[in-house]
Amino acid sequence: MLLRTRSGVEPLPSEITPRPLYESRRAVLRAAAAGVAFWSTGAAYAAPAVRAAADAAPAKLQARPSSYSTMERQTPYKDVTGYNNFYEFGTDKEDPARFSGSLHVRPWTVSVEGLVARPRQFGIDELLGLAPLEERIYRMRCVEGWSMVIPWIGYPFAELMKRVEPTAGAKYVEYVTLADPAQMSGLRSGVLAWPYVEGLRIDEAAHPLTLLTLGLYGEVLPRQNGAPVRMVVPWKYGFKSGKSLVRIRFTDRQPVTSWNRAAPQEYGFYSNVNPEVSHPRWSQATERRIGEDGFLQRKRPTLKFNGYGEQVASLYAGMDLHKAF
Ligand SMILES: Nc1nc2c(c(=O)[nH]1)N[C@H]1C(S)=C(S)[C@@H](COP(=O)(O)O)O[C@H]1N2
Ligand SMILES: [Mo]
Repeated sequence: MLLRTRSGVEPLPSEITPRPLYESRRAVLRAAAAGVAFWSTGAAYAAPAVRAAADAAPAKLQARPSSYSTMERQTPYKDVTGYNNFYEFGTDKEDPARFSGSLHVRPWTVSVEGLVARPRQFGIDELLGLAPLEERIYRMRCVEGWSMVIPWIGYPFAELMKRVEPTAGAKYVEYVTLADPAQMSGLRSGVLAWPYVEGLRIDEAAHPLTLLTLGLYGEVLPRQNGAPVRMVVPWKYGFKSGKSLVRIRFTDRQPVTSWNRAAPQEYGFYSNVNPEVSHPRWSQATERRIGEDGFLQRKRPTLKFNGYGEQVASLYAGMDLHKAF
């Protein structure tokens, strides 16, 4: 059993990542001087107040614990926010943290379109308040062979689906990242066809593990992690977890996704984590847990569906996962 409830369990002091400087007294005073609440209190969950000190410090998010969280040791904050794939800002792991400061995350609108009874746009504050925020500590596995454990904050994507009411004909959902060359230096590179597009079958999208994600480590999403809103699909390789979403479209056709389009023989539409199905150029049987690297660090075995098989295997009953990789 890989999922256990966190209720009543506190992290060991050794597991708590030191908070960076953003909680400094100066930041609080700056926010207070600007007349905005630095910390939303009272409600079980609350949208952060808009900060006048434009994005100087991340806003806190309150979230309730979730029984879907793993109790594994969390990857240090500095690795979660310093070792990223977000090709819109460059292909080196350090590029997103270095270059994503140019991304304007407010105002932000996500357009929900296609085969839904109620197509509409959602502003970011509305998304923050749409449903109770949960902390979901998920294992994440990149197709490149590394993994992390990240305390995300969000709510099931199904909550958004309820608001727009997909029609009977909706079989897939496609989600699209912002592609603005003025804000994203990596778009100069032709490494992918922009915008970055990913997608899920509708039952995958509606699965309770699929998280519409607005924060991590108790605060709003840092830009390098896909601010202000992204998808997180923990049983699939990380590239299915599209960042900085601007458009969500329900459709009757399997979406043409960026990595599948770029290299169809290497990256399938499903991309479920599967140690039994090798990438054409490397095995997927083991992984390196970021933050644990060291001389004596053993590789960890990769688990089918990233360890979430008990929850998701039934979605693929009868399918040949070597063909539908
Ligand atoms: N728009 C966009 N989303 C993206 C990517 C990207 O390059 N662009 N990279 C993906 C990959 S390969 C991974 S492993 C995860 C990494 O998420 P993280 O940096 O928050 O850990 O984001 C995914 N989402
Ligand atoms: Mo990845």
